[in-house]
Amino acid sequence: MEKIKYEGAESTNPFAFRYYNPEEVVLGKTMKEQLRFSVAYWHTFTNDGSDPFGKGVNQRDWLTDDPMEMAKNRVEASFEFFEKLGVEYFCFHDMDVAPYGESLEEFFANLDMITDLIQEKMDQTGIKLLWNTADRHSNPIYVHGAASSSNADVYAVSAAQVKKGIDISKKLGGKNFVFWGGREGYENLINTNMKLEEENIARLYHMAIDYSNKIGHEELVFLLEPKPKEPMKHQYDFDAATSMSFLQKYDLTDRFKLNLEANHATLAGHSFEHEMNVARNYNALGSLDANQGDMLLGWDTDEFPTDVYSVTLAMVEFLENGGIEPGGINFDAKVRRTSFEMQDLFLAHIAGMDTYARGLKAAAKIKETRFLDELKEKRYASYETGIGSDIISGKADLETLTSYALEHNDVKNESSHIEYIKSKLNDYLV
Ligand code: XLS
Ligand code: NI
Ligand code: NI
Repeated sequence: MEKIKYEGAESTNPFAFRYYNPEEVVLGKTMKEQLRFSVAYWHTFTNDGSDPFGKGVNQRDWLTDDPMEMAKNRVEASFEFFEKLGVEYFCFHDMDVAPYGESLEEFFANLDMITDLIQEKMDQTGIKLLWNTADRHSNPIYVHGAASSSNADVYAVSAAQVKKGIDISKKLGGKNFVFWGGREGYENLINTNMKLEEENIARLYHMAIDYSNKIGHEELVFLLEPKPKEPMKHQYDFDAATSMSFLQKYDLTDRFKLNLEANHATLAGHSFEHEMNVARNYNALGSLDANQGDMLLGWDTDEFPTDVYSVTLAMVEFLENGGIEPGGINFDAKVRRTSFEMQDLFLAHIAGMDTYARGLKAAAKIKETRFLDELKEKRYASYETGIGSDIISGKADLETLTSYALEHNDVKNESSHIEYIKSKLNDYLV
C-alpha cells in the first residue's frame, strides 16, 4: 500500500481521497487541523470480524500464537497504517494493546513494554495519542460492573486500571481520557442500589481527577461517553443530557466533557447533532466517536460514517463549537464482516474521512451564507423587542405578562415552511 493521497472528486483510484484534502483551508484552518482524525485501535487492529453466529474472518498479517509477539506486530502495523492513511491521532483501551496474561501485575508489565514501543513510534512519526481508556468491561471479573460493581474488590481492580491508564496518558502525552460506561448500568432494578452505584462511579471520577493532579497531569480532559444500552439493559450515562446532570450533581464539570458517538445517539432515540447541541449548550463538547448505526437495527453496529446528510448537520454543530480541539474525530467504527481483506481497513477509513470532509465543506457553506442563522434569527425575532425582550432581560413577571396577554390575545403564528427549507438545505449537500 502506498501513502493515500488526495486526487480530487474525479479520481477513480479507490485508494485516494476524493474530498479530504488535508492542506485545503476551510474557514481559516486546514482540513487536517479542523478534523483531527483518529483511528480506533480496537476496531482496526484487534477486531477479528467474528459475530455471535460465526468465527473470525478478518485476514490480518499480524496474527500469531504468541500474544506478546502479536501485540508488538500490531504496534508496527498500526503506525504503518496511521502514516499511510495520513491520520495523526489514535485511541486505545489498555486491553487492545497488551495481553492481560495471568494477573493484573503481569498486565501492567505488558502494558509498560508495549507503551514503550508505542512511545518510540510516536517519537519517530509525530503521531499523537488522542485518548486512551481503561477497558473495564471485557474481563469476566466485571460481570456485575466495574465502579458500579456490588463487589468492592472489583471496584479496586477497576480503580487500578484507571490509575494505570492515567499514568500511560501522561507517559504518551495524551490530552484526553475517556470513561465509557461499559457494564456500569443494570439488568435488574430489583437487586440494584442505583444510588450507591452512581455515587461510587462519581467517587472513582473524583479519584481520577485527584490522581491526575497529583502526578502533574492537570491538563488532562476527562470525557464521559454516553450510551443508552448495550451491554447493559440500562446504562447510567444514557445520553448527553443525562450525563451532564450526573456531572453537575457530582461536581465534576470542571474537568469532564463529553465524548459523543453517532451510533449511541441514535440508540438513545436522538440524532448525532442533537447530542452535540446539548453538549455545546453546557460548554462540554469534548470529542467525537464517528460512526453510524443502521436505523433498521437496534444495536451498536459501529459502521463507518458515509451518510453525508447526517455528517453535515453534525459538522454544523462542530463549527458552531469552534472546532473540537483538544478532542478529535475518532473512527469508532469497524469494517463489515464481509469486508475482511486488509485493504478494506484503508477503504473504510477513506470513505469515512471523505464523508467528513464533504460534511465539513457543506457545513462551512451553510455557516458562511448564514443560512441557518438567518432562519433562526427570523424565527425567534419576537424576543428581540417589546414583550419578548422583557422576557429575556428578566423585566417581565406573571402579572405584566398577564396584562400584556389580555390585550394581545389575538395571537398570530407564522408557518415554518419547513419543507421549502429542507429542500434548500439539500442544495448545500448535492
Ligand atoms: C462502545 C464504546 C467504546 C468507547 C470506548 O460502545 O463506543 O468503544 O468508545 O470505550
Ligand atoms: Ni465509542
Ligand atoms: Ni459504541
